[in-house]
Amino acid sequence: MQAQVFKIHSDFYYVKNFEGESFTCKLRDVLKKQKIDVRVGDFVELSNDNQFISLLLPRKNSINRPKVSNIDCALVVCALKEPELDLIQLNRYLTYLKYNNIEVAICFNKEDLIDDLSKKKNEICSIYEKLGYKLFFISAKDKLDLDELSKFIKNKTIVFCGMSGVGKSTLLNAFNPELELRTGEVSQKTQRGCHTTRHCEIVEYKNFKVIDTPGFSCLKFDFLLPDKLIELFDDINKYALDCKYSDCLHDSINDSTCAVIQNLDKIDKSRYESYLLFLAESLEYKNLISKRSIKDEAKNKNVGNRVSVKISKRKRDASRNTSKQQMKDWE
Ligand SMILES: Nc1nc2c(ncn2[C@@H]2O[C@H](COP(=O)(O)OP(=O)(O)O)[C@@H](O)[C@H]2O)c(=O)[nH]1
Ligand SMILES: [Mg+2]
Ligand SMILES: [Zn+2]
Repeated sequence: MQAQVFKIHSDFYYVKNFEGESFTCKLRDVLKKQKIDVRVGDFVELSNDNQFISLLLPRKNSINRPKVSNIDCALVVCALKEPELDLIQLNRYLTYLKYNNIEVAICFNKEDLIDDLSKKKNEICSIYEKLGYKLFFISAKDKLDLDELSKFIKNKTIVFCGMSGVGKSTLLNAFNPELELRTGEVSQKTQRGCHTTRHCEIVEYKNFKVIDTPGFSCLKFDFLLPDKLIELFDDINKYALDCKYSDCLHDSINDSTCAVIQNLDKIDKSRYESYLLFLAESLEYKNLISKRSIKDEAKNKNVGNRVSVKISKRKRDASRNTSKQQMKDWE
């Protein structure tokens, strides 16, 4: 029988079949030995007695932070005010989800607090609609403009991303008034919201499923190399592709020979700031792995021919440092 994993707690997997029957299972030893990493959202095959997961079925997609699979769509929720709109945090989610090829829609909440809403909408659309995102402007509290969003998430398994206080629980309540999740309450003792999620879990609503997860709060790009990062910023990369330096990070503001810097007036400021911030995180990672690979190289010296392939020189244009050096040599 096939089922979906709804929750994982220590060694126990809480699964539901397509008829909606729940079972608590363990992993078959063979899967454990093969280090098969079964995640919330995974579709699995159960043993005949429904006590074990015997097979992991192919995934549509899967992400690592949080570890969840088979997401139809991520809904990034932001507040337009209270807390102030944080575009860098928004870009952080968008970049991470793009890296994972997850479809994304952005929900700007608390429109009731904005005086000149159409101006605000134009500002936001000029950045994010251009990037191809579906945008929703709503008020979860006043239940304004929810219809389109409600249609959009129908029959989907979605994951909510968004900082605490932006209105995620309020939005779920607006769609499901009978549920009344607790919102906005912060316990004096722990300084955490009362409904703080500590484990990943799929929660079923009337006509959609939400993967409830604590996992998006401390996202850093400490797993990605700079040349991959720039590819996740379409609006910057289109200029970066014309940059004449093969190893340019496009981060030297005063360097008018970099194609990105030449076109900075056409790039949204907060997008470029976000790129610089994530780049710093990505460079930390690059340093870390280059230290590791020096160690590995020392270890692998005896392995023979295979290593020489790895360190063979790539054919490419003169690097930026080389050309800077050449310029210095002329002076
Ligand atoms: N003015 C206004 N306040 C909202 C809206 N949505 C949520 N809030 C308030 O924002 C606070 C945080 O909401 P909550 O749903 O707990 O945020 P969460 O941490 O993202 O789940 C609560 O006091 C809500 O009443 C909205 O559309 N307009
Ligand atoms: Mg909440
Ligand atoms: Zn450049």
